[in-house]
Amino acid sequence: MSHLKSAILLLAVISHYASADCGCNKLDRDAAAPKTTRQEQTEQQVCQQQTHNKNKHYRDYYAELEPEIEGMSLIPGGSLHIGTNEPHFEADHESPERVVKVQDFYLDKHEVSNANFAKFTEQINYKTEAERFGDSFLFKTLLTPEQQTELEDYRVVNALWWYKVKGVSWRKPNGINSNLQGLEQHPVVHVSWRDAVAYCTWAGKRLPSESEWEVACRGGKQRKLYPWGNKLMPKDQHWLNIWQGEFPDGNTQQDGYQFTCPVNEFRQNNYDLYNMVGNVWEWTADLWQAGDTSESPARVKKGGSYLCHKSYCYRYRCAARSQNTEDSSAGNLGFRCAKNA
Ligand SMILES: [Ca+2]
Ligand SMILES: [Ca+2]
Repeated sequence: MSHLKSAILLLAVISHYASADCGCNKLDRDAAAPKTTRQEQTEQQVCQQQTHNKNKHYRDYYAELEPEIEGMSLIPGGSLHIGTNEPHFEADHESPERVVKVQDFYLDKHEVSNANFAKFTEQINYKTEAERFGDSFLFKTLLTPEQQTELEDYRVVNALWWYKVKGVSWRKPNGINSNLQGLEQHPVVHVSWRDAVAYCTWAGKRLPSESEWEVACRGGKQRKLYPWGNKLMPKDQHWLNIWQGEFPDGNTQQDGYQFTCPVNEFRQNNYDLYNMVGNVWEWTADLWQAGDTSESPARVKKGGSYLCHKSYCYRYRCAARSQNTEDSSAGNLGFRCAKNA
């Protein structure tokens, strides 16, 4: 059965039971003997949902009924809002709010980890662009004061906390003397857009479009700042890995992390997605400027990173967006993959 048909069936079942006795009282132990049809199974699970939590989103159960793809969530499509009419960065074109049509699709629950990226590179002997170019961008606090002085001329204009450092790549993410030990479940970084496309293709997947990414980020909610709502810290808890303290010299790490965190650390919405906002920026398939035919056009990235602080980079919102040329890489830029449903 197609996802669309099963979604319609489930919605029909939900609306039927929402307007009538849900039949939950029929769920005696004997009645729970193996059911024969998918529809009966569906009805039973919907009833369980209503019994246990009337406010729980139907998707929590819908997901159980769909063919599972390991590590991916099925994101329901439709005509959905993205963007915002209250932009924080006009130049980023966060506005206007608009309706996009998106098909059902699958999205990785997590950013791609170093462990998974390692399998890919080993299997096809892949070298990333940073490895081929011989350098990548590193954040200043990963350099000693001596190295900072030495590499002064390799800083990024208007973002002097970024240094272009020789020998840095996904294998040495935190400086030329670093390695991946203990970072196996952290997101891969220092990967270009082309590296991301190569990985997703190898995995039988693809990069999400910006619309898909943002629809997934919103988790079925409308017009909210974050995947879970409008409050940055509901229940006084940290829901994402960003920067606390003074930028760029005083990260107090109140969320527990100075740099990246494990990809399965912060669950952020009803679609069971982790670190959509924060941790690392994520490449999307889209061009920043439609029709750009240059050799290395800029591509849209979403979600902000562990370096984002409200004072200068309030981009850990679903509507926020930024860009880099597709051959760029940095220590706070990774990706996750999507797949057609
Ligand atoms: Ca942090
Ligand atoms: Ca992220």
